[in-house]
Amino acid sequence: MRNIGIDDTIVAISTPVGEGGIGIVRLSGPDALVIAGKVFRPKGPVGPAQFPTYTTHYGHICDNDEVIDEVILTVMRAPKSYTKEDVVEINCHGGLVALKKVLALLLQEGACMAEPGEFTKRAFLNGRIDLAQAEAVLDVIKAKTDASLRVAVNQLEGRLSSEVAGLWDRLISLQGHIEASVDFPEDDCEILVTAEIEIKLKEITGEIDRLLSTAEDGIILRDGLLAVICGKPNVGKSSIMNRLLRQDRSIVTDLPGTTRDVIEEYLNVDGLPLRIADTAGLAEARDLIEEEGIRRSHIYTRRADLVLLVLDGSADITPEDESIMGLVKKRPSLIVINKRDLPKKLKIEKINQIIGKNGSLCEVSAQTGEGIEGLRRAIREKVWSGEVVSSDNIMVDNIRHQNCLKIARDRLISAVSSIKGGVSPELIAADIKSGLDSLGEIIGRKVTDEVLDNIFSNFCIGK
Ligand SMILES: Nc1nc2c(ncn2[C@@H]2O[C@H](COP(=O)(O)OP(=O)(O)OP(=O)(O)O)[C@@H](O)[C@H]2O)c(=O)[nH]1
Ligand SMILES: [Mg+2]
Repeated sequence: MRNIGIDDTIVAISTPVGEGGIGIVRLSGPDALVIAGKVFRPKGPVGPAQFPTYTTHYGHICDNDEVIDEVILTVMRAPKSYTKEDVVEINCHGGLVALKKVLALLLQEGACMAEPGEFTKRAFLNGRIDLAQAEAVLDVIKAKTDASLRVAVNQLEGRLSSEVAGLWDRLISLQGHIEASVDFPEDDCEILVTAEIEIKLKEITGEIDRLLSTAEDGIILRDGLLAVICGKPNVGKSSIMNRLLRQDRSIVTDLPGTTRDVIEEYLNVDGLPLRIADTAGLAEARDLIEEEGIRRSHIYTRRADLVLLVLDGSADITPEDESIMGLVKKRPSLIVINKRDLPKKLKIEKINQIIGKNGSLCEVSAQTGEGIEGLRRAIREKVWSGEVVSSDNIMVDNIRHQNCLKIARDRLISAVSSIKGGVSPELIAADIKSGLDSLGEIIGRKVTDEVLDNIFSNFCIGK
């Protein structure tokens, strides 16, 4: 396989595989217009090489005399395009065969197949967006709730980047002072190192801390959490799942052991993205299928960020319930007492004794829907205890950014203690340099090919 260079013109199908109203094949690179011109038969007298930027044109894609598809072709000339290169987008009919034929034709005419995320990578390498913005492109595509989308769009607009770039600029100027004090020690720079620099470093550390304080919620918004519904058979787990989803997703019957495999869905709880999983009831298995289902329930429950443990409020708790409560006691969990439409037999005091004062309880009826809104609220509060997050503010929503910020903060803290300890300016400068490198890695000012490959390999081909 050949290595694609920035001078090559890349091509990919940019719309999802499958049937659709339209499908788009996108070209980007120095020869995009020429290559498109070889296969596009326009209605008018001139072809793509003469088309002005931001214009669309009707015509056909042809393989010699054979018409492959009737299309609309759009030209976006460098540098005002997604990649800052010449870009051509061909809107084909949305069938996979036509799209693949158009793609094959363009490859035959000299374009190279784009790798995952390569259009966005070019936008980064050509300086249209920085690395955090490039990552936000993927977050926008994958956003699961309005709040997740707002955080991603803020990042795409460069709000986090400009904060980080601002800190980077301030830090580099401090580094300049310190290096000057190393190079020209006779110039009284010592005074600046010990006094002002310490204050400035602390200010920058404080701002990094402020960004880091948003990371926990930000990462939840971006990646979502896994909430697992567990409990013994027949307590109403699947009914609760269906109520939360507002659709009949899981099969509900009055027979214990109805759910045999894990059923997973996405759920938006007032902006909080949850992967919610309904599991097989935890009990003595009656056959091999149940045994496997229960094994999977255990795996999911262990992996859960939040366990929703369901009990039947119309019966007293059994040793089975108690052993399940014991299993999840140390996990973040919410006890959901179901069937509150029926006369209550369950003794709440008993549960409180088992789960302790800090356990959270919620009473619902999956049958009537009573208490389900309260359950949604309880889930939200359990995840976002304390202040409610505002996704309108700048948030760190990416573990890579969080790690870089943590390293930068630690290096700056170490620089401050070196100053206090009267350590030589060279060592202080070395700490500041690693802090700078870490901040630079967030926005791509200093980044290895490995990090780039890691980031862009998560993209789809054509983005
Ligand atoms: N009265 C009443 N019945 C309920 C309620 N929730 C569920 N049920 C009934 O309880 C029975 C079991 O419900 P499911 O949702 O299938 O229970 P489950 O916990 O998923 O059961 P398994 O999948 O077998 O482990 C069904 O007959 C439901 O109609 C409720 O709130 N009130
Ligand atoms: Mg079930």
